[in-house]
Amino acid sequence: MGFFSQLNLVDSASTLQSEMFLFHDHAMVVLVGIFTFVAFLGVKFIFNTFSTRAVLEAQRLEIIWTIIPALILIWLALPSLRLLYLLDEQSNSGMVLKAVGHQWYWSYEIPVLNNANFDSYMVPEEELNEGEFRLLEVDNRAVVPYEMETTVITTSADVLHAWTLPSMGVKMDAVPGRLNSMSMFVEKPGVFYGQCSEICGANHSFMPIVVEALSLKDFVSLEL
Ligand SMILES: [Cu+2]
Repeated sequence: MGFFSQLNLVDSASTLQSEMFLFHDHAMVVLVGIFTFVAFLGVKFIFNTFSTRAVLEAQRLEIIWTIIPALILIWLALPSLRLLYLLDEQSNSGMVLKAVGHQWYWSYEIPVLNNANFDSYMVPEEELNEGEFRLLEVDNRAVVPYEMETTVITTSADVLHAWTLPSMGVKMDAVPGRLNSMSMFVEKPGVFYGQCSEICGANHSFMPIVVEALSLKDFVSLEL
């Protein structure tokens, strides 16, 4: 991976992550606008002759500079709330991927695939093939079908972990004794990488997450 591609955010592969990118861009436009305006005022201030220094009150000005920022905040808050509720939406999909965190590996259960149940360990550096990512590859990948709603359920067998897949906009705590669930709609086929995102002990950095998105046809013909 080149230096600059490491600085990039990964591309979105799910509908919700695309929504989050759009919201980021929206917030950025507002932010850059405010910054430009404040910078402009700052420069203006240097050359100010203070001709209005005797003014004691300016009702209309105060109304304007109260209402405009309030409108800008509403302009930020409404799409933010919309996104918040979208992220909370649960599907009724029967396609479930259960991810269980362990010290220090993930194990997966896929009920629709004959109750498949397998562990997913990181591939150590000396066993990597050319082109594979260091500290990111696993021996057994989780699989999901694309263009279909998948319910991800996470839990943990020991301490807190967090199952994270940046390109899907999924980051969910894996809590012992508790099932957390989130919906994800994968839009395209591919291999997607993530890492445990809750400091969970000595090998926290070495329990990556790899999900392979397959077409429904390939998915159902898998033999795990
Ligand atoms: Cu962990």
